[in-house]
Amino acid sequence: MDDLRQKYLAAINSADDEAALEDLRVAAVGKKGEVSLKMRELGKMTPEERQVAGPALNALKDEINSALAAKKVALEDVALDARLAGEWLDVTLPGRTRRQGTIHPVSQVTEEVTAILADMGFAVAEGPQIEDDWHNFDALNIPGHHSARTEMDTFYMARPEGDNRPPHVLRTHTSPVQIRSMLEHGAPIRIICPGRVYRADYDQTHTPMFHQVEGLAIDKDISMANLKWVLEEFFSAFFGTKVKTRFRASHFPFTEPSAEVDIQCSWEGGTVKVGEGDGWLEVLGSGMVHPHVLRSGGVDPDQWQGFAFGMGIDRMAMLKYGVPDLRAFFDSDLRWLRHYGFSSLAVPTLHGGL
Ligand code: 2NL
Repeated sequence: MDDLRQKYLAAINSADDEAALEDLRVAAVGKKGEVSLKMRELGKMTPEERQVAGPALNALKDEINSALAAKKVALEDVALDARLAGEWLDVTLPGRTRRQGTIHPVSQVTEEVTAILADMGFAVAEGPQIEDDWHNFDALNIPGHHSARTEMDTFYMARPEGDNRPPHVLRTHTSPVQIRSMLEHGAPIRIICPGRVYRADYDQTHTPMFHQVEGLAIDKDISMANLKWVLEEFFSAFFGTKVKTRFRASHFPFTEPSAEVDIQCSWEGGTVKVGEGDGWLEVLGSGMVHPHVLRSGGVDPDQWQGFAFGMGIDRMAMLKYGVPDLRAFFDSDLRWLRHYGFSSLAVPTLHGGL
């Protein structure tokens, strides 16, 4: 037994790794280990011999197990020390920089338009992009047979089989927001409604989703003269230079009379410059709100009157910031976004200049 003790304690002490320790454990106290085999011989001994050898073998087994456990801890300590010496962190290294995103020109122009018109007393109103046909068409005096309602222009939402109610639509303008605002707040009212609108159209100058801002001012004595002042003031603030406007008689179902508005521009070398030259660019539709539309909004046309206008935000962004292709607005091309995008810190304000 003394031989066994010395042999195994020495071997355990000089083991290099956990695998060597495991081999030693199997050889000594495993099922067929030397100590275990000795224990099996206890049966052949006389009771007197067994009384001495039994406790001694058990003590040997305990001693070897303790030595194995102690050596295992010692090896783990050595391994950890080696790892700590090899792996270290240089806290003086520079951090990993993450690229900043940019503000999309459409968002920037929406903020600019809002800043100018809010300063004139217009509040911002928002509403759903999925509308029922009453808010999007009927309330705006657009009859059932009107071309704007045909499948070709409007995205209709699907109804379940057998549900024959008129389908919802993706709003084709932000006018339904103004109807909802009139119904909720009544007159007098001054609001603008910026947001996404949808029409089934896709080519060089049209995308199926685009952005619009509409304005509405209703009071006792609002006239076309107020409309003209607001728009001239707006364009001059937006382009940062005095911009002449031209009102042309037109027709919309929701306004009477109606006018399309052109702004002064020059065409030189294929680039458009606003606020100079003797060319004209159509940018806006407007007019006095039709009595039918006022009534749809719960406003009495015998007591109230006012103007409304609508313009495309994407187009305004192209004109102001010289973006040549409308479709690139919605490609999510990171290089384009870095080039045409704005710093998130450059928040448009009147006092900061637009
Ligand atoms: C265009 C035409 C326009 C309106 C939008 C409007 C809204 C209400 C009542 C009356 Cl609630 N009118 N909006 C009026 C005239 C024209 O937009 O060609 N936009 C680019």
